Amino acid sequence: MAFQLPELPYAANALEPYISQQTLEFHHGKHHKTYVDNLNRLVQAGAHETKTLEQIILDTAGNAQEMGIFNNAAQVWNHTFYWHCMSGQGGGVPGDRLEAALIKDFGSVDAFKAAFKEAALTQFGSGWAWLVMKDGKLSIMKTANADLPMAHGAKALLTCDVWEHAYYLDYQNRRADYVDVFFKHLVNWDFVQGQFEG
Ligand code: MN3
Repeated sequence: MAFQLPELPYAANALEPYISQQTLEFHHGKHHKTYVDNLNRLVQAGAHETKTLEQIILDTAGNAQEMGIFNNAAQVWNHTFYWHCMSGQGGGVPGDRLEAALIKDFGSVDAFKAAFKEAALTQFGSGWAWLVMKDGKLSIMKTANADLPMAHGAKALLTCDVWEHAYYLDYQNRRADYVDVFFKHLVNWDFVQGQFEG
């Protein structure tokens, strides 16, 4: 049973003008799809063939022999999660319970956003910025390439893809502008609060 490319949770033009239809069509239809196709090819007839995506990620993390499988499986997971972190009706403020937790662990929602943005901008090269729950506390992570919180005992609540393919057509080299727009217009706080409480 092969892995499938999940549908976007909204139309390809739903995030315009902040993320263009062209970016989403390439990012989902080419990049995300390639990770799915590579994963299916790599696990075919092997020890991981019947496992769930999460099992494959956890079983291959940190194993140099299986880095290709890990990278593609993790990128399949990361992109599916990232799509849900955004909405055409995004931005605004987090829900009450999430807001209270952000204030408790970061001091304020603005301090959380500043720390997340710092992680996004200082991730050298390709990777991801994250809000995670680890050891009962909210914290910020940044990961390189395909790496992700579950490989480090943390639960992902929010991510921003900072690979250039996520923003280059719309923002060229201006990663900071993309991250500002992500918080101002795109972040789906309902989804983040759902992960926080789930
Ligand atoms: Mn990407």
